[in-house]
Amino acid sequence: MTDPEKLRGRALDALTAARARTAVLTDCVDDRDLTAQHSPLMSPLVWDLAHIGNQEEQWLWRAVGGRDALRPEIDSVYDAFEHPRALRPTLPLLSPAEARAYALDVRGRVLDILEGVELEGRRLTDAAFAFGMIAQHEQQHDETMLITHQLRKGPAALSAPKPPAAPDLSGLPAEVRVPGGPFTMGTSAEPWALDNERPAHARFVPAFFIDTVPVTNGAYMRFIDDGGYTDERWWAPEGWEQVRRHSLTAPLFWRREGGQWLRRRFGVTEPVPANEPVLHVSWYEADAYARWAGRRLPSEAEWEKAARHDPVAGRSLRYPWGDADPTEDHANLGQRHLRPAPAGAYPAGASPLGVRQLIGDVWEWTSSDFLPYPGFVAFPYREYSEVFFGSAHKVLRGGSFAVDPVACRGTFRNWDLPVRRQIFSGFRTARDAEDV
Ligand code: AVJ
Ligand code: FE
Repeated sequence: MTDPEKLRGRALDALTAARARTAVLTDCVDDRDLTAQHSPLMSPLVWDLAHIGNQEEQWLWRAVGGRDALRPEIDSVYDAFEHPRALRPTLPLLSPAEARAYALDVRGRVLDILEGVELEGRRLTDAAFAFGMIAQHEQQHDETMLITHQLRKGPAALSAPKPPAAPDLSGLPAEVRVPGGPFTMGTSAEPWALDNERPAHARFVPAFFIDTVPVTNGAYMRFIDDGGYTDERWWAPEGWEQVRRHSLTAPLFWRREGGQWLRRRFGVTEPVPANEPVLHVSWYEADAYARWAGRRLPSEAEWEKAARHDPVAGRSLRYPWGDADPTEDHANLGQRHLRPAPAGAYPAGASPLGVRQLIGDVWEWTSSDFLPYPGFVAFPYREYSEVFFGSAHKVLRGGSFAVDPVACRGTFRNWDLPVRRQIFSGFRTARDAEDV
C-alpha cells in the first residue's frame, strides 16, 4: 500500500483509536488512582500517560516534523531506561491535568504534521512507519496500563461484555502435526513491522506436534492437584528457586477457598473457569507444566511456523487465517473483552493446519531467548529491541485480549523476563515428531 492518502488515513485512524483507548484507561479512575503506585512492578498510570505524549513528541513532532522540542526538560523523567518503575512515583511527574493537556497538545501538532508531510518515496515509508510505530507504542502502553488496572485494589473501574461461549470441542484433535521443512520466518514486507520482526528469512523446522488450543485452567489445575508445585523434578533450577522463595502454589491472582480456586480479575472475584486458557503464569510455570505433561514449550520458530505456514500455498501468511486484517470473528484482541475466550473459540481464526487461538486471548511463552534475526538492523532506535537481545528475556507470541490489532501480527515478537506473571501470559505445549 503506497497510496499516500491511504497511508495518511491509516495513520490517523491508528492514532485516534489508540488515544480513545488511553482515555478509557485513564478517565475511569480519579486523580489519586492515577498518581498512586498500585504495584512496584508498574508505573503510576499518569507516568504512562505523559510517556505516551513524550514519545510522540520525540518521534513525530521532532524527528518526522523537524520541529524544536516542546518540553525537553521532561524527556529524562519519561525515559524508561533512566528510572526503574518502582522509583517513578518519586519523580517530578506532570499532574494528571498537565499530562492530559501535554498529550493533547502534542497530538494536535502531530496531526498537523501528518496532514502536511510529503509522503513520497523513501520519505513516505519512513514517515508512515514512524506514525505506525507511535500508534503501536501507545497501544503497548495501553496494555501496560491494563496490567496496572489488574493489579489495582478496590472495586472494578472497567467493564466489558463476555467473549463468545465455548464451542463444541468434540472431534477437535488435541494436537496438530506441523510437517518438517523450511518456511519463511519474519517479514520484510509488512509496513508497520518493528525492527525485531525483520527481515524475512528461511528457517528449517523439523516436524513437530503442537497443542490445538492453549493450555486451560482445568488442565493446569490437574498439574497443581498432582503436586506440581511441590515436585522439583518438573522445574528449571531458577524456577524451583522462585517457587520456594515466594511459596508459589498457583498462577498469580488465584486463591483457594472452600476447596475451590477463585481469582480476582479487574476488581471482581470469580471461580476460575476450567475451560479458559490459563493466564498470569511465568515462563518457569509454563516450562514446568510442559515437563510434567511429558511435553515441552514450542520454540519461537515452531510457533511462527504453526501460525503462518500454509502447506498448500507454500508460503507464510500474515495471520493464521490468511492475509486479511483481524476482525471480531478471527480473534480476541483489542480489549473488547477483559478476559480470554474459552479454549477452541474463534474457529474462523484457525491456521491452515487447524491450530486455534494463536492470535489473541493470551500471550504464549516460547522456549526461545529473544535474539535478532539474521540481517537485523536496529530501527529507529537501539533501545526498542537491540538492548534486550540475549538470554535474559524469553519470547512471547500471538498477543492477548489486551493487544490491539495494530500491534499484533503473525510475525510480532514480545519478550519478557521468565519470572514475569503480571503480564497476560499463557502458553501451549509441543513435542517432537519422531519422523522428519
Ligand atoms: C515490547 C512490550 C516489551 O513495554 O517494555 C513500550 C514495548 N517499548 N515502550 C515494553 C515498549 C517501549 C515493550 N515490550
Ligand atoms: Fe514506552
